Amino acid sequence: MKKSKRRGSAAQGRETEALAPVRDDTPTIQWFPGHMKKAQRLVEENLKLVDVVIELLDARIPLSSANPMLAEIIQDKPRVVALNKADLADAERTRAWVAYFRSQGIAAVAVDASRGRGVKQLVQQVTELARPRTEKFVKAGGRPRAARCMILGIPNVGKSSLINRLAGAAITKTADKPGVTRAKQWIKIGQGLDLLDTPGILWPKFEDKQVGLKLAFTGAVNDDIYDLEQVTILLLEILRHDYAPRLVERFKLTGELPATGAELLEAIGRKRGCLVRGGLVDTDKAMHIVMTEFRAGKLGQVTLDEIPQTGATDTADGEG
Ligand SMILES: Nc1nc2c(ncn2[C@@H]2O[C@H](COP(=O)(O)OP(=O)(O)OP(=O)(O)O)[C@@H](O)[C@H]2O)c(=O)[nH]1
Ligand SMILES: [Mg+2]
Repeated sequence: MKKSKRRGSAAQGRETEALAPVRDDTPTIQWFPGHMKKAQRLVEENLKLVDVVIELLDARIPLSSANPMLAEIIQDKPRVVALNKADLADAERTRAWVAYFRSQGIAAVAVDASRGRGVKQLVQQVTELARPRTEKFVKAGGRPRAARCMILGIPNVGKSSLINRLAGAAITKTADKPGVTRAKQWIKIGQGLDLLDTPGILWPKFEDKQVGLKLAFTGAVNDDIYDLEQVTILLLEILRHDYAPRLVERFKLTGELPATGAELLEAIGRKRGCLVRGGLVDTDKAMHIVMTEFRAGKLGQVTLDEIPQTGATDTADGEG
């Protein structure tokens, strides 16, 4: 097991140093429907129109939510990484992730598109990165124009929410399920910025099964395409390993913590009164409770990805 430095996370309810071990029976999850392939083409076609790309990542899984095809898609277009849903992620680890990206020479900002935190800083970054291109345009005789920016990211990561937040109005449709935006949409943000909303894009194969799993945990993958019970059990095992006190607190578990995810699911179902005839636990109901509450941050702020060990520091001043 890989060793990692992690400071002061105990206050967040994190118990152990290493991440939960990977289980052999981790399911293979894959979701790359036709509309995503189409969306990718749309992005590639529109790329020449933009000055900067915002790569929106999920702050809970900054690694697993990064599309490995992005570099190929955006070529040498300037990009800024925005770690969204920072309100749901472990704040200390988000700061470390921001520092990590910066150490790799990538502009990065933590944001919470729901409440607007970090959004101003993001606009500043975008405008700054766009400046060489907007200035070149003026020098070539064009009229001063707004910076043009495209927002890219996996389904359900908050692209449309970020745009609505930037625009200060509900201009584009958002919902808590993946695959809401199906076409591109240009939105003017005041004088200085034009934004292009795009549909969420995944990639054809998650090389690492853990990536597919984490994308399922966080709601980037359509819930209908995998075994929700199996995935919930695996989530519970990870939470048991990394965030046991949160489980105890949230679900008012007493006595010794059940040893497996399946037993945990059963104990949670019992505590929440999800019972069917004969006193058996309604696991269907219990798994929906676990998933919904996890995704809504009811189990506290959780980060499930580890920073790659490249000698990066976690002391830089990230927005957090
Ligand atoms: N807690 C939290 N929720 C967020 C944040 N940003 C977005 N959401 C929620 O995440 C869900 C998805 O948001 P959308 O803006 O529709 O996501 P999208 O990336 O446009 O999704 P697609 O169009 O399906 O690709 C919605 O329920 C939002 O309210 C955030 O920063 N924090
Ligand atoms: Mg959308």
